[in-house]
Amino acid sequence: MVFKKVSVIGLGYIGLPTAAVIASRGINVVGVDVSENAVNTINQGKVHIVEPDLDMLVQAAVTLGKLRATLVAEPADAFMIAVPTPFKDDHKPDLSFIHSAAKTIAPVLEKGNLIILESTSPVGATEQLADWLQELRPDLTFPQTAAENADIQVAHCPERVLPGRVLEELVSNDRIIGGMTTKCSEKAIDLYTTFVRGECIITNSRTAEMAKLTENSFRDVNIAFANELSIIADKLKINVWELIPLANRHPRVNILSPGPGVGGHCIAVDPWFIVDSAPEEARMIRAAREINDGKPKYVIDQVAKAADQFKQPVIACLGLAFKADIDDLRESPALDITLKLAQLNIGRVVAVEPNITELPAQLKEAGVELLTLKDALEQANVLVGLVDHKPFKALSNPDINSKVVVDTRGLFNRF
Ligand code: SAJ
Repeated sequence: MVFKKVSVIGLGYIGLPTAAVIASRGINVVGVDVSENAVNTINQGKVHIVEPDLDMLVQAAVTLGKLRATLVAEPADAFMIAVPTPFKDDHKPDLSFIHSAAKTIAPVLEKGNLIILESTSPVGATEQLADWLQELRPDLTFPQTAAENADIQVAHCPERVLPGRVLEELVSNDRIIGGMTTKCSEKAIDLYTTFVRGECIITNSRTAEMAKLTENSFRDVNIAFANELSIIADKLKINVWELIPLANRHPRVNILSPGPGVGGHCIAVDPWFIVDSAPEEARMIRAAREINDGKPKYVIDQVAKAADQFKQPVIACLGLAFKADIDDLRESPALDITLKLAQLNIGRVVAVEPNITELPAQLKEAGVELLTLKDALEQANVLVGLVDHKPFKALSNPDINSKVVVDTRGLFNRF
């Protein structure tokens, strides 16, 4: 099938790069978002999110007239849904954004359309999406009832790109193509091969959903192992940063790095979807979530103990982002720890985050100050390594020798 016009619903960290990459292949792309600010920014050829090289790609696509953004959906050959799938307070998946996307596209659907769900989703969400669409458009047929003869094809093709390397991974990663029928998968492959160089592998929608959840749960479990190890090593007075590289010299051992906890919008969320679907069975996956979610509290207690040694403690938190060398502070354990330390009133709390120019309001309100690394090193007596940003890794021993250090990322412990 030839795609003349593709619509991307949700212009966030996944949707906007995907829209821009498809537009760069000469296909007309219309992005739809609920945020007027996002729509206006994109239509000016600018970006509202930070991702290497995305600004140039969006600017080129908008200038060439291949990409534009709107608040209201319009007819297209294919619709790609890339909206958030958070969880609710009880860790149950919140599919309301997918439901809204269904309501957005339903009025403009036409016979022959392809709909792809890219959002990471609990098992069964693609079928649920197709059911919602069927209710909204009883005049059209969908795969759950009409199978290969359906008017509309539906597939789940989960995004798998790593923030910071999105444009590269969008093209080079293999893709899982989970069509509700073989015809759905074949049509989806036609679309993905317009911009993906990796292999496109066909499965059904439920397996595709589970594959994506499995990938992120695998990583969460492995990070939990490293985090648990770091706490055990502290108890036994062993340096975990020496320990892990030693164990990793075994040819079949590859332990990940401990940290202050797991952040971001994926790894700390997706495993809960598996736990919700199989609460009795998903014991290790649940334990991993609990271990990783418990790590910030452990770090805060360590810092409080360190600060207790000083009459007037000045605590410098190095890094606020959820991981190295990005500016994304959302769902960041480093930010959470810094905020809670300030709220504890155990000393003056300063933060160093080379990737931002202004502190988020909640930190300002809590009295945290944003300092340069140089100023923080001059003023602090307690250093808390929270993110392994490059400038922190480049610190030398004399910079930190006189400080009490709580190092969650192995910044100052090189072996
Ligand atoms: N982290 C550690 N130790 C490690 C590795 C990571 O503490 O050894 C922490 C990070 O600091 C961060 C969190 O885990 O707080 C997650 O970071 P990440 O780099 O592991 O992953 P994300 O959330 O940026 O992206 C993940 C990726 N999934 C996998 O690697 C299996 C990406 O490919 C997915 O597309 C993305 O989730 C997503 O959108 O689901």
